[in-house]
Amino acid sequence: MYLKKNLTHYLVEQQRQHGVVTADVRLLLETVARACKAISHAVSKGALGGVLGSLESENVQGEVQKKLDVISNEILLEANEWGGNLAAMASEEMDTLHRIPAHFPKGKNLLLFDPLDGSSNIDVNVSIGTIFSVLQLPEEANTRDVQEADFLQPGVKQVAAGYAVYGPQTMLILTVGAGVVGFTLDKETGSWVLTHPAIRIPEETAEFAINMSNQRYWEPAIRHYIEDCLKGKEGPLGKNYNMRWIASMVADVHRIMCRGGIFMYPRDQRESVRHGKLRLMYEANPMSFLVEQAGGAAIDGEQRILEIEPNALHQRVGVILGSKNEVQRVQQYHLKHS
Ligand code: P6P
Repeated sequence: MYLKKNLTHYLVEQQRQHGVVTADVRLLLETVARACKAISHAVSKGALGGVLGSLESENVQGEVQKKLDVISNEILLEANEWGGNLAAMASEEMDTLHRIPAHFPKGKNLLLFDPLDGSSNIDVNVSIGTIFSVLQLPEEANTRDVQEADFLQPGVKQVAAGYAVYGPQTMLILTVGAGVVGFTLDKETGSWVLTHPAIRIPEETAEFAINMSNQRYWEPAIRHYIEDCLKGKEGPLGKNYNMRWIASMVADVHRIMCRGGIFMYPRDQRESVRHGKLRLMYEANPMSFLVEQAGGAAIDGEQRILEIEPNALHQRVGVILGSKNEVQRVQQYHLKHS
């Protein structure tokens, strides 16, 4: 056995055997994966590549842009413009949508991404990542210019979603609606090697991830839940919990995909976080699709994230996702303390 199964082999199998992915989406995902290789290379250079530090500019979120944020965004735009399988792209780093230039063929898919999530960790060498989501262009948009409203589809409409995590290994975690698989980048051959053919999240956990410094702002449900976690075995939840918080959603979610846990960035009483901090379209939805496909659950506090009807491209949402039984416990706290 000389050649391990790689991304192309997996996607061709999904296309041929299960029909869950079209040739068009397969090419799109291979192109996104190629862009993630280039981002991984840029990230790994760090100070040697002159890519650390911030720019003077701010993005639509009002966040100071890191050099690598902009570089990663440019890499994804450039890689995906010419292929003919996209009608437009949307990014955390861009105010509005990016239509495919007229001199390239217009495709039937929409790509949304957070090009480099976890930017606050870039300059301190902690794992960061790229998050992406694929939607289909509404039929009626084939004969007109793509509008922002064409992107505003609930997460259940995603045809694919994934993330690349740039850590000790560079990995690509992907779903096309047939479970979740993981690929490890072989930097010697440049191949995405299938190393995790069936990722499942354990239904039970004793590990929560939340930024505890926001405790005074939390809604009662979250406050009571975390209080009960901290009571340990003697408390109502009957187990001793561990805590992790990397402050890089891709890294925190990847840990949960690997060993279970619950990730929480809830709405809180701060004006800027009253709807949540994380973005629905290119963070919460793709991660929720992956988590559910791996047997987990994802809610905004009360409702399933994938069923939220979006009303704005950059809208924020509360995020509670991970091990199914633990997410359901938190949902019970919301019902009890609402
Ligand atoms: P805080 C990174 O900036 C990010 O968008 C997510 O990746 C991460 O989970 C969250 O914000 C961390 O937020 O408030 O803990 O710095």
